Amino acid sequence: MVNKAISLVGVPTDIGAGHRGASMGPEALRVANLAARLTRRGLDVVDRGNLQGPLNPWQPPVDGYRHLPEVVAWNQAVHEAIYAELGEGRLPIMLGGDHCLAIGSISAVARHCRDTGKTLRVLWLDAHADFNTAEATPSGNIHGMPVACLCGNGPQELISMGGQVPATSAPVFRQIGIRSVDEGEKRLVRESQVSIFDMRHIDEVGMKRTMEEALADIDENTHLHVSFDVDFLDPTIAPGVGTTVRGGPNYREAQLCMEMIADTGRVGSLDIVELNPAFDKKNQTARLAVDLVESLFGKSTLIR
Ligand SMILES: [Mn+2]
Repeated sequence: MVNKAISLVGVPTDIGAGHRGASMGPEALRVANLAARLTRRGLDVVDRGNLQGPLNPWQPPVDGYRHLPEVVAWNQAVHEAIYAELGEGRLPIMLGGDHCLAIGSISAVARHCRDTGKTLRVLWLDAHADFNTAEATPSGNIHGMPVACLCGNGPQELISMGGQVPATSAPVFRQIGIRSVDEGEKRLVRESQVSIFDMRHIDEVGMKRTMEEALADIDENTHLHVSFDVDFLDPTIAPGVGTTVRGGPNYREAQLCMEMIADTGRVGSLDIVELNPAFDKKNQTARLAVDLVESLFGKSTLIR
């Protein structure tokens, strides 16, 4: 059980995405009662409102990157906000926005861990590895590059965020639910030391054993950051994302994943990203995301 005060930080932009609409994600999560549902769990929740940044100019890539100056501006704002919340001893939940924003949030968490002597572990729940580079990317969309950037492979402005290059390193990541990796990206992933628990692994050993493996070696000094890309979920239950890939975790598997993370008691920060209300049906994906986040903060069917 988490006993820290929670801060919600809205980041209404789709600056790194290939479809417009993730900019509406923070409001959809508010409409789905995220704050009230967490408050009902006995948590102290404050909604800090939304960060601000440049509009999406919707331009083609330049030197392999789309909207790089705007992506930098948004991530700088995210970095400062998340770093400040952590410094106050609070648990920040970033309401994205697309997944490029994890460069700002995780670089801030890594910096906080350096300040406090904590060991960082990142659980990356996603259909994609997000390990692209300017050379490997087919699209130039930076939401496909955050893990590479955080590991020091990307444009200088993004890899130097947080004052240390790289911001963190591949061995801190555990990627879960992966089922779509671009051709050039496959080689980069293979050469890195990112641990990937892909859908085949989940099919073969089940979600329980997968999570036991992903959460192994966590101790009382671990700061666990969860980066929850809503496209992690199977599109039949979560249609409200721009980049659906079939064959993801179903409702029960996703709940078990969140419950097992909650059981560690070590969650220190969270991103909820890529929720795209333009693709959703009556906000069902936002409501599902809120259900799962409740489980991540300790809701379970029975008293355990
Ligand atoms: Mn992602």
